[in-house]
Amino acid sequence: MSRLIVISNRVSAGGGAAGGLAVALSAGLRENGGIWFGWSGERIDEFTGQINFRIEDGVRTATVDLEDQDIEEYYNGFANRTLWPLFHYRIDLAEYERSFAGGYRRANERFADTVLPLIEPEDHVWVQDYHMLPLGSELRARGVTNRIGFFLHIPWPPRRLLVTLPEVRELVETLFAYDLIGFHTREWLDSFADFVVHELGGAISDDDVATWNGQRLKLLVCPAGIDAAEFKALSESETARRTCIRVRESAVGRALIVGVDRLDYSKGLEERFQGYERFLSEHPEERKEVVLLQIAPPSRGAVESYQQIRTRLEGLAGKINGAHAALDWVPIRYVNQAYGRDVLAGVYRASRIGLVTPLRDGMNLVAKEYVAAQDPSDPGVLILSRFAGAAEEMTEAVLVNPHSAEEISDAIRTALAMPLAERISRWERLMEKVQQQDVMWWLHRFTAALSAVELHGERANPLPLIESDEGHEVA
Ligand code: ADQ
Repeated sequence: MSRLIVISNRVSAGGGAAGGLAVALSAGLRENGGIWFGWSGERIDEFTGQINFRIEDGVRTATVDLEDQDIEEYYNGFANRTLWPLFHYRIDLAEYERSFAGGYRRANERFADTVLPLIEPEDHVWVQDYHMLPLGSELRARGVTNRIGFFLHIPWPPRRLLVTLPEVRELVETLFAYDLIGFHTREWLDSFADFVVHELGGAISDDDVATWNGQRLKLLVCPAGIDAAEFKALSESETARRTCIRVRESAVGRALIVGVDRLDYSKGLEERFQGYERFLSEHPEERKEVVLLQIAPPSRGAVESYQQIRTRLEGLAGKINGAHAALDWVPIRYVNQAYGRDVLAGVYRASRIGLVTPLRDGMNLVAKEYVAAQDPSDPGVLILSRFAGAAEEMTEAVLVNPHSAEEISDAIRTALAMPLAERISRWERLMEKVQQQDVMWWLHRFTAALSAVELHGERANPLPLIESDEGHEVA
């Protein structure tokens, strides 16, 4: 089995706070051996390319510090102020600055230079996410002939939006350096294919192989999952049990609606609050029967649009609470904090409704965590945005258009009135999928596809033939 070289912006092989995907990537590295390479998260006055090696939970990691200008132009700039909004269909928020594009290219060149000596001839390389789109091509330019795969964790936007990016053509062309690209959904894959055909003049075969300029690139739908078994166990842990009791007590018999998201404009938090307010206004009789607990830890605070959404949400929560609160009831409890996974599991389990309404999301793992944490005999109802990648699989959720306050309001009404038998049957079908397509399934689906890609041209050198015991020749 080939070693795996995982390359991502941040490296989080350690236990504890590491999310499910980090756990899966670590498991992949432990299974096959290899290295997880990326940015340390630290600043340095001048880039040196010096690698810090560590062993975290049995995984070998290699990180490199970046200088201020790289962090500003590559991370806060092109990645989070250009690509993130654009790929989430927010061209109104996307900032197109040549210095960002230049810094992004420079940082990717630096990553390629630094990781190059760590790659051995038989290694499989797996690059993660939008921070590193051109990394494969930088590695090829340095002579790497290994199999290289890429996974996109965010949506691939429609080409009519994507063409607003000045450097788009060069950027997409560099992706043909990969052997395989994984997307969470068929929709994102089709969107990419559409760009290849209509903007680059390439072609797509029936088995999802893109060809352009004599190069071939296999495309794969590979939806990310969670560690469902672990999350189920967490939801039955002592911490989760205590959290569940505490949260339910604090709701004093009211139905708890819960939202858990990074504080990000793509998560549709303002629209969610407005939908909830609509529900309060349209159903005065239900008003004091519900409470919304929204947990949203701040992220990317260095970027202005994130500061703005934080201020706007605080204002909106205050306004709704001011308009509707009574002496003994506050409609929205809004908490800006990160919690342990066992605490979150307890919060999910305490609720009657999980409100997951991103305006756009590559997948959305909170929806899956919510399902995995439910009590099988009395499960809560998942209300899920049609525009989350997760909606492609989780069709038994109550699906809504997150832009419509009316639909959110109606969905809350439907979920509150849903009979136990229907809640159980929807949950069972959702849980089956969450358990089947879990995070290890995701890991193995991608790595198996990378191993299976047919190589062409100079890179197709077959392994030397070896004599087997029976005298047959095997590869
Ligand atoms: P994110 O945009 O970060 O991920 P998501 O998939 O929902 O979105 O994952 C968020 C993770 O953070 C979940 O595991 C959740 O439990 C955790 N989290 C959220 N709020 C928290 C809190 N208050 N305390 C502690 N933990 C919290 C990106 C893409 C997604 C895609 C994933 C994986 O944007 O679309 O699903 O990558 O590919």
